[in-house]
Amino acid sequence: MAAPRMFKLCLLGAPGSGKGTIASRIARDFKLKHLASGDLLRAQVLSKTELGNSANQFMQAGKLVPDELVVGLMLAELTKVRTTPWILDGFPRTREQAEVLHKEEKLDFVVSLEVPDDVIIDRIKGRWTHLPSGRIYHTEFKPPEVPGKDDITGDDLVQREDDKPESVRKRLEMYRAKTHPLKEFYDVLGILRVFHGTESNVIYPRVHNFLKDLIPAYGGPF
Ligand code: G5P
Ligand code: MG
Repeated sequence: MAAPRMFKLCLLGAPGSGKGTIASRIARDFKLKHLASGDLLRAQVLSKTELGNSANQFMQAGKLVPDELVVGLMLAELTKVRTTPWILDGFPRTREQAEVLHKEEKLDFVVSLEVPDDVIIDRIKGRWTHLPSGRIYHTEFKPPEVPGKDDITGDDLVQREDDKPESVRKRLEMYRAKTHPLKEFYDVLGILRVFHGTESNVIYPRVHNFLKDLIPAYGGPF
């Protein structure tokens, strides 16, 4: 019998639509490696690498980081996980990124989260992040055990620079212009599945059901 193929999933969605929340649940439940481009970029910024220094100005302004920087970073990460099934969160984000990725890796499925903008703007105000790990909290939806502190390390939590309302609005515009059209790219390939909703706790069980039926065909949960 042929060895099961590696499962390769991607999550599309506007800033604040719950990609990080839902991708980490998928990663936990189906044992996929969670690769979030924003978290990887923020780690580069924290470490003050050349890439991080170049990316920082774009991120703070709520703009997309240039394709060549992000593609280089993400393809390098993907070479580290050749034997592990994975889920991408936040990458690809432009047609150019999707085309390069498609040449290198064939995605099995793309899950798109559709959450109304007013819900997103409201929820981002309450987000707190542990920058080194990418763990996310929310004052009401997912409060940390100790206010202002990461559950695992006890480090201080911070509000992301790009979570200021002006920056969030720019990121939403950028999403509509550059990333939303990727739905068509993946729809044409026949691998797109869209989930609408306003609450991650309602959307996730539907995503879970969908994947639970799909993943056994690939030999998982892994
Ligand atoms: P990121 O880091 O990829 P965004 O803008 O795509 O950032 P973001 O903001 O990380 O996306 P998310 O992951 O979709 O949002 O959402 P989340 O963090 O899970 O949820 C948002 C908040 O709501 C959290 O506090 C969560 O707890 C809470 N929440 C979740 N569900 C619910 C709910 O049901 N109810 C309530 N009340 N709360 C909830 O990218 C950052 C920057 O990096 C660069 C860009 O500059 C980008 O702006 N970048 C790239 N640039 C170019 N190309 C790429 N591929 C790039 N990737 C990143
Ligand atoms: Mg995120």
